[in-house]
Amino acid sequence: MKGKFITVEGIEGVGKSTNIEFIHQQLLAAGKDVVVTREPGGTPLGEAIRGLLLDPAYTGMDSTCELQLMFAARAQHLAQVIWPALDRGQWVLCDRFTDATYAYQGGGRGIDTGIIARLEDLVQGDFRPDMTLLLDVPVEVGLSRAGKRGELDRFEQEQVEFFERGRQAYLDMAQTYHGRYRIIDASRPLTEVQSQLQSLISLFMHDYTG
Ligand code: Z5A
Repeated sequence: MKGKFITVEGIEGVGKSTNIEFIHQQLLAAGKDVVVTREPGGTPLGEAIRGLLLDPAYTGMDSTCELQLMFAARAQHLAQVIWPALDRGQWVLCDRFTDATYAYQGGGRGIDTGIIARLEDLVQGDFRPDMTLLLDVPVEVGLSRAGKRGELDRFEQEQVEFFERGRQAYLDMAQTYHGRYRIIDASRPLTEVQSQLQSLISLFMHDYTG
């Protein structure tokens, strides 16, 4: 594929939405044609599935139902948005992707990672992100930042241990896939976080485009 696929990951409230806009501006300034998207969601069907996944009315959702909804939305997202954009040579910047499934459905819910890997292969084949930016903060910092926003969705209602397991799963993936992972200490002031992101994006563009 001609374009590059960058994902931004991290637990609740780490600053993904805030920093994705910053990264987007960096890529635009470097002359890249960029598609910004998110998971679960990114297509009309995916956004409808997102509505089901986040709705606190479905608090008793079975964890394998949740897992399959994540991959159902992802299959549509890949087919309709991500792969066509990359084929056209656009860069795709995605707020969460399959590593969130390993973190939340694997780490958080305790689903066997072998099962997740089988769905990943089914839906994606060997397609993986070119770079994953992991914004990392202690769970209490993320939850306190996110908690200032009002009504809680179905995930936000989870206990702190759920997010601790998710954070640990992300840190483990960063070790395993150190080639594509970059960890950013997102507990630092926003200006410092963004200066680190700027350096990482510049390096990545240099590596790929010289
Ligand atoms: N999920 C899943 O289970 N499995 C999957 O496969 C996928 C997703 C793809 C929705 O995701 C849920 O789906 C998610 C996991 C699950 N639920 N949880 N948790 P989402 O990405 O849409 O939702 P989110 O993680 O809840 O995003 P968020 O809460 O919007 O957080 P954020 O985008 O990372 O943070 P933010 O809105 O940019 O920042 C939060 C606040 O902190 C805001 O007031 C900022 O101004 C402030 N902030 C940001 N950075 C800083 C710094 N550096 N200092 C001080 N304050 C800051």
